[in-house]
Amino acid sequence: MDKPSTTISDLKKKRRMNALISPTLHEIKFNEFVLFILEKKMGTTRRAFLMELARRKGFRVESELSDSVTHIVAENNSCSDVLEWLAGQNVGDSSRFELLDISWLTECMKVGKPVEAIGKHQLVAKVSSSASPSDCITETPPLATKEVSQYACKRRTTLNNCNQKFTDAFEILAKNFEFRENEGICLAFMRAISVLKCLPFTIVRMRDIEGVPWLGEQVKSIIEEIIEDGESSRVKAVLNDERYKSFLLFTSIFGVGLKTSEKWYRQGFRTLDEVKADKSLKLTKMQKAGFLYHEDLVSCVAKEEADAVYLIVKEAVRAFLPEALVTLTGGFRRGKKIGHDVDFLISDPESGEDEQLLPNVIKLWEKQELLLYYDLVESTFEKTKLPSRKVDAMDHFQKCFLILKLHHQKVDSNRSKPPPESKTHEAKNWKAIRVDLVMCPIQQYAYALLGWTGSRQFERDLRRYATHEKKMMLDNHALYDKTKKIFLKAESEEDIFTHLGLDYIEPWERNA
Ligand code: DCT
Ligand code: MG
Repeated sequence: MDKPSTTISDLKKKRRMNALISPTLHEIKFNEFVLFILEKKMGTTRRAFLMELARRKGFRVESELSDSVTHIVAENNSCSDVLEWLAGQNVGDSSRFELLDISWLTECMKVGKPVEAIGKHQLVAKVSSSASPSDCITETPPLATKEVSQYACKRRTTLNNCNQKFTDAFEILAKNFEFRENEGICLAFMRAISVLKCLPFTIVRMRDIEGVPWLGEQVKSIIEEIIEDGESSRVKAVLNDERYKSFLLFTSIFGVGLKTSEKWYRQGFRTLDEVKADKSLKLTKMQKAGFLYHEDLVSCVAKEEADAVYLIVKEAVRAFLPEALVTLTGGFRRGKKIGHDVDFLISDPESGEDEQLLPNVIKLWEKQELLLYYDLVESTFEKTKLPSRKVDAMDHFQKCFLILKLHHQKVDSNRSKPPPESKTHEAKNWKAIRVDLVMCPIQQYAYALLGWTGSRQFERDLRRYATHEKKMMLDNHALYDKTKKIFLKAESEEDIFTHLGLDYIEPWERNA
């Protein structure tokens, strides 16, 4: 016979528990704490006993995890146990709670008042070497932050950003300073973003970031504010700033940079409709295309779309150079699932250099009515030239910036998901996609691939590292050893890391 689900003794026990849990009236002496005692691994009886005891001593103890709770006390639970439990409670940002071990409460009970919560009372997550990449360790390993390099090329930065709420805030501030052409502060925020992205734990308190490079006073004060209030007042102010809002709109148009945005802003424009309405404005060919395909271009490119573009590019290139290498670079090579464009590096091991390839591909796509816009930039490379000293210098390869017409059907045949239902009969059946094609000689392929894979911050730091730590000069074409006065040959990205004395960093670890 099946056991009845609730026995009489169970009911009696439950009634006893309820009597204990429901707050009996005790005077609250210590208002600064609102405790919640975790039942997990402690059991109902012991929890009820501790709650009653703490209340008798004048502590405010909540039965439920309400908004007012400040401290969570747990027994036999690790920090990750508690955080995992919290994640299932739908309480929003769990970093607002102080997580304490039962030893803290027992000491408080002994002396009849709150004792200071010190290291031994605080719940500390162990760093697990088997942690899966999507796991964020929630407590700073004591030494780890001191080992964070100032160079992004010595850090492994995956797409698993444990500190997105901080990096999102700094992205907005960095952009605002970029709009104000204050490069110094902009770069300071970019460096902070980059270093925060590599931390394998979520910052919950200020001591978590002790010893982390590039976090200056300004950055730290914003982190502190976000920890305490969940948001930054500076970010809020920027988001409401008229100039910021207008620049964000203007620069979202392909072909519009800071100079044009400044001009339009000074002319009194604030929205894109206002700009469009002024027929006297002279737009470049690029900006005209930017306005024409704006809606498509601001909706990010998905990986499935990038894969479909890859097939189109490969087919067109191979029609002229059957042996050519066609490599997807940029964010998608780093494993990103979305991007603002699709970047390709093309090289032909047979011909070495073929200046006719890109013009031929353009002609072919024009004939196929796939080309919505293009700008072909001829190579300016001189063989004797040393690598550029500038960390942000553009390279000299022949390249083409274009907007391609990608038919939905090309994407749909690659994915299992059904395409979105078309709303009208004559609905547009294609999407405009920004594509960059770069043609490089095979001898420079490894350098070009490293340079075009990014991220921008990773590239900047590779060049800075080469210059300052190795007395070498690196760009997208070559690596020059200033001491030996020679160019170093490389057949692969691994060769370049070896020349620089760096551990190899995989593309998906370059999301700095
Ligand atoms: N790059 C660089 N310096 C620049 C511009 C680009 O080193 N000033 C490199 C790094 C990334 C690569 O070229 C492609 O550039 P983007 O397409 O702008 O960047 P992305 O990482 O592909 O990002 P997105 O997903 O936005 O396209
Ligand atoms: Mg890109």
